Amino acid sequence: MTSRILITGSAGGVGTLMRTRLAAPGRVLRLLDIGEQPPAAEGEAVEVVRASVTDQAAMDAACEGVDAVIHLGGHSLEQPWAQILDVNINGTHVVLEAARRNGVNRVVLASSNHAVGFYERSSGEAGDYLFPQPDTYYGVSKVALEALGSLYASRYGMDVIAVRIGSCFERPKDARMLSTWLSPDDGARLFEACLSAPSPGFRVVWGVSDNTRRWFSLDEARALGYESKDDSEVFAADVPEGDPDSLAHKYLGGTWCGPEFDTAVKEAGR
Ligand code: 15L
Repeated sequence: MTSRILITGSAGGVGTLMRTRLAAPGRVLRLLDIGEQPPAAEGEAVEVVRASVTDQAAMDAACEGVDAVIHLGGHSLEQPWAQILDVNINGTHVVLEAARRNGVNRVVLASSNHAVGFYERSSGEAGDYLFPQPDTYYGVSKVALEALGSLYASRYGMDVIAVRIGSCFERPKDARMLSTWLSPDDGARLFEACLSAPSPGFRVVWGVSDNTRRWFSLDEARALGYESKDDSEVFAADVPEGDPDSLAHKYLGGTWCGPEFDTAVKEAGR
């Protein structure tokens, strides 16, 4: 039987890395993004939809006939409060609500390390379900995303997994990412585990590779069936050495904990 998976934000950074990796025989990927994206290539089992995650009618239609949703859509960087509220927080509600209305029982949500960005490395390994300590409005939106996921799981019996993604790029770009890196291949392995784990209910898992310098629990992700095969250490010689006195070293969220990311002061001008 063909399965159909809706991926929101499919033209974004993580979405683009996942498009080819989540393709599988007997599976159709419904790729939804507000921006333009490459059309289906010859033999590629995809349906391309251009819509916003804030558009309830469009999302209701996008969830029709779908077996699972991977929600990656929304701002992936810090933004003014109004945009975060509209796109990331309201948008996540729209997506979960569209899934519920269509009887889609499995939703995987892209949360972020910035939901707990002010957690200090000196406090030890960052466990699964670490209490929120967002570092930005963006981080707050990921806490809200997790809360919405929990609500929909508890109230409607949906299986909802929030993945606190570290840094999902082709390769780590700096010393911090040697700890937070999620290789694209591991990302796909983790999403596959989230899609196939039997009746997980609501979970919060770390989305990182089994990096030598990892200080994140992989217990809950492994319990879902995730097995990381990558380690950022192979890139260690390529990135500049980290400064142990820097914010990037002190906090889980790195420089996002610094004044450059103080959006309240920026927006108010004081
Ligand atoms: C995120 O949540 C961002 O979307 C991404 O752009 C990176 O900054 C990543 O976190 C990170 O912390 O490295």
